[in-house]
Amino acid sequence: MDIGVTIFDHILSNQKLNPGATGAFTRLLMAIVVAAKVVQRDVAKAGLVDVLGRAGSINVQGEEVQKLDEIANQALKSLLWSSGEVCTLISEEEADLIEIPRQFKRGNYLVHFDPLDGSSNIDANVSIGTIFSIYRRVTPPEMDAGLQDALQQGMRQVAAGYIIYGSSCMLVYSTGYGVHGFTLDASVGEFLLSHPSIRIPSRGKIYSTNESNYRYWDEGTRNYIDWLKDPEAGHAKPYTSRYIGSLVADFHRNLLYGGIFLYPADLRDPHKPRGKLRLMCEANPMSFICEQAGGLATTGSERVLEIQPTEIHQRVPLIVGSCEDVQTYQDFMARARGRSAG
Ligand code: P6P
Repeated sequence: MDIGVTIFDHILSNQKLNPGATGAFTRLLMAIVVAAKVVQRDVAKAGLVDVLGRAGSINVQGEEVQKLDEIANQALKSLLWSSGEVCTLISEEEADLIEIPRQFKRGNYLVHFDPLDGSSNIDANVSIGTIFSIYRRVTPPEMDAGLQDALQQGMRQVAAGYIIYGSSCMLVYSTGYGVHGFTLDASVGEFLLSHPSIRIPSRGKIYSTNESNYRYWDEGTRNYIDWLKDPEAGHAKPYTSRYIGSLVADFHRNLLYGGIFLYPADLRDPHKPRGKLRLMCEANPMSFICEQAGGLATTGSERVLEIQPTEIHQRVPLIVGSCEDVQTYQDFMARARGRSAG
């Protein structure tokens, strides 16, 4: 029986394209695939908290119930450690670089990840996701990995991807050779190729942003959003607003349908003047994927993938999506800067 192309087949076919490949990268990616299945299993049970117990409580089996974020975080750490292919990990859930316990072999890769992005939505059964971003280490193998390895520009990613836990569980990833989507067939426990070579439409009719921040945005962003909504602007097709409030879900919809997602810098929270989203485990992986699919990703003033990171959890503005939509946004930002420069 032909079940289709599994993600392992797909990763292996990629490996064969690289004569120097040792299988390390394949083992690393497959560890993430297994983690995705573990998280999907637990996320799918989230609706049963009254049966299974809420986080921080003791469940019917008398076990302490962990928050799903903690479960997802631990699943990714454990599986990446046991792959033997990582030299350090950086999780959105943990302040510092995560060391590899002594009993595990160290490898030449490092992974930034957000184990369960959008998890505040889970009680409402809204789609949430896991985001990952993979780099090669830059320090010699005999040294302990450190910030020099962790703080690399997004253009140096060797792979990036996300898992979306929604009406179906999908894994979307790129290793720099296009973007490919796999859907979990729970009956066989395999991610099967369902969206080969994804290309984002050059222009969409969807904009996705939290407009409650409007008054806190810069002039260029406000002008752009006003233009999107202006019936006199002469849009070929009127734009519509769609905002789920879960980055992976908003991004995935735009990747397939076209459109633009905006989380600009806003001055609502003085502690987050550079926007809410994290460069290393949200903006960079999504920007890598979007560019691989033919889209663009900017902060409004620079290409996301060219930012030289200074902190592992630094936040950046993220405007990402269809190339013509993002280009139009950049034009509004340039005009506003021109005006302010006098
Ligand atoms: P806001 C979820 O908390 C998240 O980190 C992203 O998944 C999402 O895009 C964003 O925050 C939503 O933020 O301020 O609109 O609730």
